[in-house]
Amino acid sequence: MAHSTPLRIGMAGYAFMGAAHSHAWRTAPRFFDLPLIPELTALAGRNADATAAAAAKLGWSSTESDWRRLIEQDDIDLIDICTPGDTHAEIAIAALEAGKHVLCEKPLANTVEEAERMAAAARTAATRGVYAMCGYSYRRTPALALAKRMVDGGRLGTIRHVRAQYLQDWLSDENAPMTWRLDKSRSGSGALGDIGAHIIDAAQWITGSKISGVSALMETFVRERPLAGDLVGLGGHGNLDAGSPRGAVTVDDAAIFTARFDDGPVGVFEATRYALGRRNAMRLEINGSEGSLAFDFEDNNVLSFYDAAEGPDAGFRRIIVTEPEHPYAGNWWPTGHGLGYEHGFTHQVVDLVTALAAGRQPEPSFGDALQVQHVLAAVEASGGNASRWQEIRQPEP
Ligand code: SOE
Repeated sequence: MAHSTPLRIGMAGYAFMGAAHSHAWRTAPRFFDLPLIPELTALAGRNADATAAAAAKLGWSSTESDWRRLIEQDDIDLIDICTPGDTHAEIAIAALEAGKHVLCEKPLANTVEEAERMAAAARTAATRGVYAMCGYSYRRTPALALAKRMVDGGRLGTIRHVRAQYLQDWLSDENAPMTWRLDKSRSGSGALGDIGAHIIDAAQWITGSKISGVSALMETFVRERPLAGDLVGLGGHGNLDAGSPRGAVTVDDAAIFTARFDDGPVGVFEATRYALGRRNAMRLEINGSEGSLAFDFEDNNVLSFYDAAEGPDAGFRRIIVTEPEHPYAGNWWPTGHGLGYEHGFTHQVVDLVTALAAGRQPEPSFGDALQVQHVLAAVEASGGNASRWQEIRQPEP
């Protein structure tokens, strides 16, 4: 059945994440039968010319130079936050108080205190039928959604080990420019919050188990980088030379930690942007009493599965996650014609819009994202204190 009720979107930010979200809002209703049809109503950014250029390229109908104007507009139903972390709390809380649904990029905030205020605002808004969701988009990668389905279905038995890595290499060159992602006041943390947050969320979501304590090691390899005018985005405008003025890197370049989960499993996590040759290797391996699963985003259409019931000759076998029965896959291409990075964002829109139309809380909620924020804070506390074990207090749901 074709639906025509609009969901009018106002989005703040238009860089890498803004482009991914714009594509998702546009594409979702073309491949999925959505109960509400997203309209790309207004895009906000501080630089008027750059915002106008982005709006034209990404398909937005109008622009604003201040996100507050989005919130004042009656013809906007949902605020999508794609700006750096230091702005998330203010925008999200104002939007929720004004009765607008919110989709907020991860990590939820730069501090636990901000995340707590956001989760409280979301709880209050939900009592009025206004909902907030955090953009842990990898949950919507079909292979990871299938991994969750298999774990939930008992295919792995009792979970014992989680091995999670998120490896990138875009900072390996010490003359790669300073970006907002390297400035703690804007990003909250470095590799830890930017990419470590994804594997924390994915590991907890798939196992259905929360991290209850951590012991961490953190390192910043390059402490100053060339400035490139306004702090640029991921990778920036190419490398500057060694003689350019330099700014201080105030975040971790690598974060490694061991973890206990609340009902038994133990975990090893590693996040770095210095793993040369690993461009976006978001990897997860889970070992249970009956089998194991392994995933690497660099081969994102594949989930590897070891089933101990298959006997002594069982090896890991590759499931190509493109069958119509697999999560999300049936709405796309014929079997074997795989999906990419952008599809996670499109599926995120599908799940969000479906939940909103049904009047139910979309996941991950701000409460779920607050819990991830507690893990990030515990890793930082332990990493800054000779790897001392840090217990994690679970926030109220
Ligand atoms: C940059 O490191 C980044 O874009 C993250 O911010 C995203 O969340 C991740 O999906 C890819 O890497």
